[in-house]
Amino acid sequence: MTSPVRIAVTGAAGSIDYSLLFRIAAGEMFGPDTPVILQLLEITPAMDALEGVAMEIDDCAFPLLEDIVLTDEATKGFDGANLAILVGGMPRQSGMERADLIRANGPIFEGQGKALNEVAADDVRICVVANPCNTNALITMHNAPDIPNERFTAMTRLDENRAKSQLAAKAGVPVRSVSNMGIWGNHSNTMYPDFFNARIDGEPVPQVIDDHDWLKEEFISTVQGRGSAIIEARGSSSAASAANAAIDHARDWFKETPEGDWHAMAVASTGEYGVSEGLIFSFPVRCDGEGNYEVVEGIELNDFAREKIATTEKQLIEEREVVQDLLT
Ligand code: NAX
Repeated sequence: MTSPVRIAVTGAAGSIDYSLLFRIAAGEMFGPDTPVILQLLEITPAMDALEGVAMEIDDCAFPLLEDIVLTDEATKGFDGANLAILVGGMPRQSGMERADLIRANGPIFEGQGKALNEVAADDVRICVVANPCNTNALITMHNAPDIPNERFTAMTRLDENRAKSQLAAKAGVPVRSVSNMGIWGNHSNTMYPDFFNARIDGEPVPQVIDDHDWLKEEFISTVQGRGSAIIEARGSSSAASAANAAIDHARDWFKETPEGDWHAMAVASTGEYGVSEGLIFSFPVRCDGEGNYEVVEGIELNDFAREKIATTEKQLIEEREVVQDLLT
């Protein structure tokens, strides 16, 4: 047994966390030899509901769970945290424009960035799930100047998983046959799922799936619009699949990416592929097993890809302008 990992999770009484917390406590993120301490942050009106979630967690008697902290104070929730998963936020309400949502959630991430800066562990790593997750991560990063920029990520793993599943279904192969599924840009309906460089059983996808019109149109729009399709079908937004992606994101950040493969993570751009520096932008990344990643270099991008990437970059630049006053 190693020493416990302190995992702070926000929005802990919400839908995604109802699927996420139990899996973390069961050891699915850090494996069967690593005990975990859960530090759960909510807003004050949700503390009773959070107590109920904690009672259920207790009732699972998870052998790896060493402690559980429930709080509505960010400095307590993030105290000594090695990993912070920021899920909590205000959901988009009907009639709300994207810019309104960004403005409504911005101050939450300003405050949480400051709290992380003050009390998190020296090795803290941050994954933002709450939407708009790229820009929320940007705000958090700017308000935590003592934490290195490369520790801030936003989750596009659900988009990677969705894209893999669509390609596998079209090709009639199991999902495990699909690799190198990069997602570029914003976790929004402008994201670019790069099928050109994805592979099925090691072969480039356009060689395996010969319906290129489907790849260029239906595949991309299905992945981009999957969140809305789930809301329409289920009456509420993706929760278990988002929790699953958060497990994948954090687990694979601390695991060596298999030779030749990559995963999607939105990370602080340092200008890779000409993307505006400082944006939290989803790239194909590889992880080294020690909690570090690098953006994969040398991926070939044709005109089709470059145009899509420019569109999603433009949207992120516009989002950054909307929250400029929150970026210290
Ligand atoms: P819920 O509304 O069920 O839960 C959100 C929880 O956050 C609530 O319990 C609320 O009280 C809490 N909260 C609000 N402000 C908070 C604060 N300042 N500190 C701590 N907690 C706070 O939403 P849920 O379905 O769990 O979704 C959570 C977020 O994930 C949303 O922003 C949603 O848009 C986003 N998603 C992101 C995805 C991604 O792939 N990146 C996919 C799924 C999901 O849409």
